[in-house]
Amino acid sequence: MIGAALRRVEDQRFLAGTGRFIADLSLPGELHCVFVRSPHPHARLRSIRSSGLIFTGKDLQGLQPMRCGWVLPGMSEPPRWPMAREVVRHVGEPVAMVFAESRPAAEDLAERVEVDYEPLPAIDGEHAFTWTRGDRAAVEQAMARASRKVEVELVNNRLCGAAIETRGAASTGDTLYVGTQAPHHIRRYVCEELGIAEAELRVISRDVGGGFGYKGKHYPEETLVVWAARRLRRPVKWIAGRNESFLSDTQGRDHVTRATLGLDEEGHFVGLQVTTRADLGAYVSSFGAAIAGPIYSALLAGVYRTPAVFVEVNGFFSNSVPTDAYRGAGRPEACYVLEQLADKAAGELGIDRAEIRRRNFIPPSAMPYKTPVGPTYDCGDFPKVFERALELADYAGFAKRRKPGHGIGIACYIESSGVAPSRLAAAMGARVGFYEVAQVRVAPDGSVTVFLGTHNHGQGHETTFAQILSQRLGVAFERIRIVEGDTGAVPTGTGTFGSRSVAVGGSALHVAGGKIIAKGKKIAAHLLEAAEADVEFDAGVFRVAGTDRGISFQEVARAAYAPNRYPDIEPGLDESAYYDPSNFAFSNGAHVCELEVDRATGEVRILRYSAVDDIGTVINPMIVEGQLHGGLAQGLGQALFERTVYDQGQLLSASFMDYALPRASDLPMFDSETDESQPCTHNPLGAKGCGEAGTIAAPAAVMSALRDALGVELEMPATPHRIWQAIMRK
Ligand code: MCN
Repeated sequence: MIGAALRRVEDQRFLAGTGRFIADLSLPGELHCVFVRSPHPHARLRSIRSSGLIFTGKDLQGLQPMRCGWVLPGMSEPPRWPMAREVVRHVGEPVAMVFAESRPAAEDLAERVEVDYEPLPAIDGEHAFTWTRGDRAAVEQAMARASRKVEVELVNNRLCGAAIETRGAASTGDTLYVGTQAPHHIRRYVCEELGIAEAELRVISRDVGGGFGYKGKHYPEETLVVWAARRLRRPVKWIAGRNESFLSDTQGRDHVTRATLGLDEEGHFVGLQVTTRADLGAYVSSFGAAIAGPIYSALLAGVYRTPAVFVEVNGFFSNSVPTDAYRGAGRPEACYVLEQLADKAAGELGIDRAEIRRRNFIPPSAMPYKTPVGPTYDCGDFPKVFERALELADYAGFAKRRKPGHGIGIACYIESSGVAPSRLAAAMGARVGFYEVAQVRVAPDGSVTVFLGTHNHGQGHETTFAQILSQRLGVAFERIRIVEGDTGAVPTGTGTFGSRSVAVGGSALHVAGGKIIAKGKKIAAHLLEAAEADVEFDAGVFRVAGTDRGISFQEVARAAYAPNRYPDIEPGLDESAYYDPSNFAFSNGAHVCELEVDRATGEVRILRYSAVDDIGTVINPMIVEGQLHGGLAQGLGQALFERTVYDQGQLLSASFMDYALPRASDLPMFDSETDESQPCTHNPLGAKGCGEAGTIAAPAAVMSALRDALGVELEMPATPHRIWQAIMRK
């Protein structure tokens, strides 16, 4: 079962059109809600007038401000109200909510609301935090000794999520239906703000048409629809329009970085200094500061043995939508800095780009390896994965294939997947835990229902988790049902983000499965009239060691609910486990991109893309391939097409006419492979995450190939226009 390329069971309902998304939901007696949003980047609210049913920020008496889930030490966290009270700080910030019996009527009403704003000057770079990692003095010394230094200045372009289904929320007052990646976190945030007990609110997130990180965060509308439904005593439903999504979904990346790498004569990295300005937007979103600070900075050693690294991140506020996780979240930014430096260093030293990486990899013999920026990598064979990627890409043969306008690029990455050890996160300011919870409930007929705190929004969890448990218990895959996304059914949990579901949720499931086996052994010992210590369990059968006497899992399940047959054992077969990882799972890999540029138009065609990823033990290779492809599409999107553009606080890229997503015809066939030789050493499955892998390496690999093709420096996204201009300037 583990390692089997099973088809995704959840796809049945998607293909048959029976998925249950927010827009499919209709609550009896519902009122449709539309938000009135600020057209100003920064303004004082003077007055709001309307003749219809309307609430404004002033009506929200007694509510607590929104709080984020991770605050860095010494960070300022200005109050954020779900609807602005006196001042708006970004275009799209909610200022009022109106209600009507139909969506069009509510839209009309919203258009007739008169808001008197007094525009204020845009804030520019108001400081929110400074976060440092590593040893500044050691880096200064290393730089003084370095025989060569290379420097880069990079922009990591701001991106937005663009899921198929926009965000939405509907509530009866005691239930909140919302498309979220983290229903338990949302329940906590909403209940805290409303001042109600968690038992008073059930949060349901069924099918979600894409999350990509930005649906894992807490949004004002979640609290507002619950509050309004309670106040109006009628169900309330809101779903964002596409333009509204661009204006109100958290966005990702947005770094400006200056980095210097010191090298010795032979091209060994001796010191690295990184300074980054990270735009948080108008408010600190749930994990916005954590991603720009701890998550990003922790990976700035990368796969390289640089002895001294120092990172300083300055987070600042601006009049734009808050930034937070977007697939990759901090890790693509780190990879981009390191790989650009490695390429540039190779160029200046006149050595091959592959060779400079070989000289600097952390060898497997150095594992576990303590990086100068915090994390300790438990395992990984970076040179092996790298050589295999070069082989797959026929890197050595490229010189012969090369034509004018062709280029090849390399990117190596490491990722802190399996987010996160709660203890480590708390030491860096997290207010929430990052354990995961699995409950395994065996029915008297031996079928199993699993309740998990993770959330499936495209990752194939219903299939994967059933595979893990089927292997553990020997129960047929078809007899295992996976339940996620409902706080009424799953009492507690953390959610899906940071490629954590298999490494953390899967481990919780493995442990809960172990408890089922332990209890099953007790029951089987009675039924087999043997000592408990003599009972073994394998492939769905409890057996007395060294004999042919055995009893099936199904018979034990039946007996568990007919407790007349054994004394002194608590009836039932239903066990839970909380799993808090002891470390991150360090997925890693090497990607190679080959492309051609049409020098007349600046258009790029990816000819070949080869990726080798170490994600530890693979549960379902087919889903993994799909996850990698999806991630690669987003990574290529960042490199070539996507960019959120603000001009004086006005979002210019607020539609798909202006924000260019990659299309199928823009993507190549991917050659991807996994390397399973380095299973994660600290979780019982040996699994590392794969959900973000493609997004992390692809931007760096593409930009490396472009520089090779054209010999010019380009900024992401390298659009045809930018490329053409660069060619003309050359
Ligand atoms: N898997 C496996 N073996 C492993 C690791 C993963 O077989 N060692 C497979 C499993 O089938 C698992 C899937 O890959 O269901 C993803 O597992 P994992 O890497 O643990 O990632 P998560 O399930 O926690 O997903 C989160 C990740 C993130 S952070 C974003 S963002 C993202 C992504 O996944 N958003 C997605 N993939 C997405 N895919 C879709 N379709 N839609 C999104 O919004």
